[in-house]
Amino acid sequence: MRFLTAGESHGQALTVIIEGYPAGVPFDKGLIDAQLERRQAGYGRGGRMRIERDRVEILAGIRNGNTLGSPIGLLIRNRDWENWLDVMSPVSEEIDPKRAAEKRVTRPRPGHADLAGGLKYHQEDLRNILERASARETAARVAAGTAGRILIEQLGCSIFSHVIQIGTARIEEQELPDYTILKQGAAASPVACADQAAAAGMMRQIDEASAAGDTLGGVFEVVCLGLLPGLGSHVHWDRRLDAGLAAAVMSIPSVKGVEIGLGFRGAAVSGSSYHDAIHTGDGRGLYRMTNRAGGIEGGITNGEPLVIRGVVKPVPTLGKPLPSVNLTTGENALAAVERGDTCIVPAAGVIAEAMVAWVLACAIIDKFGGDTLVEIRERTKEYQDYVNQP
Ligand code: EPS
Repeated sequence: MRFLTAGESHGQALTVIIEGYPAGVPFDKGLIDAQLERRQAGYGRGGRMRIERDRVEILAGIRNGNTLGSPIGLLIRNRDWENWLDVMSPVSEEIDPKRAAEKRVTRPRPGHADLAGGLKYHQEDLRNILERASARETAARVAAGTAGRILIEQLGCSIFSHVIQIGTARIEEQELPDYTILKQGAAASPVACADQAAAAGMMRQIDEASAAGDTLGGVFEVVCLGLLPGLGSHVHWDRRLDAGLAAAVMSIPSVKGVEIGLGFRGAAVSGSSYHDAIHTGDGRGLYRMTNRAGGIEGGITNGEPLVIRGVVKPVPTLGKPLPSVNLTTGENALAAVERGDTCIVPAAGVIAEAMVAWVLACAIIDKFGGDTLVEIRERTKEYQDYVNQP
């Protein structure tokens, strides 16, 4: 299974083509719209989110509420397009040269793709880079990832995210948290954080950063419950599921680090305190009392909750810009100031849910094959019976 996206931030629309998705999956546009809406929310978002109200249009691959097995085509229109047509149109006659010149970007923002992309693609107007490097593209990823989510939910899995840290405000951690409380608390919080004291600190820091023309990063966590053991493989580097998940989460703009289970926190722990002892008895089959591995051992799911975190750097578009260079004049200058977000950590969690769900759906199809949901269900049931046997 694979997907591709196309679309510029202030272009007409974002488009997605999903290929290899099984037939017979109940597919409800409302499920994608709900995820798109979550991605747009979160305390710290900027002015653009007041313009957009992301909704998906299904162009192909679904008939009468069910997937056909043919490519799925999705479209998300940019409402802001009407304000940018004379700058962004693919048709030369529609471009207003004066406005296009006003919107030209020549002072790269440190931390954005502006400079590196401009050099790579020989672009003097860095808008030709930032339009696609913009995190606007993640709306398309959420749409594609929700297709993965729909499939894994059909097989009994559930997935959610919550925010661990923004700036220096951080939740109090428990070794084995109650995921129902975390999920509900995150859903009710403007910063997707179940710890109310920490959430208040996060919002205060976002307000302070915003007032100072600055931005903030943080850490989110994605949890997937209900996974069968046996997804992924130990046999090759590119079949290890932890590697695929890390790549998918790292591919989200601004994510600079990924950890599974204890992750970097495991450095200070001895082996006997790190690894999750294996138990049996009481008719429960094989089970663990701890989950420091985060649900993956040897690149394979072990049946425990999958727990993966990402650290997000502060958004590079600053109201109070850093020193840069005007590439047209060659003189020192402050970086370009564009409208932007102060903090996108809660949104990054939603995007990561979509990417993780996609990778897990691919791993399920790799293991169980199947052109149809019925086949996948039969094969997972057969395998589950084998796993559960005493
Ligand atoms: C972004 C800049 C802002 C963000 C955008 C990412 O957009 P604009 O330049 O239109 O104000 O809001 O994110 C989105 C549009 C989105 O949908 O997430 C950037 O430069 O990366």
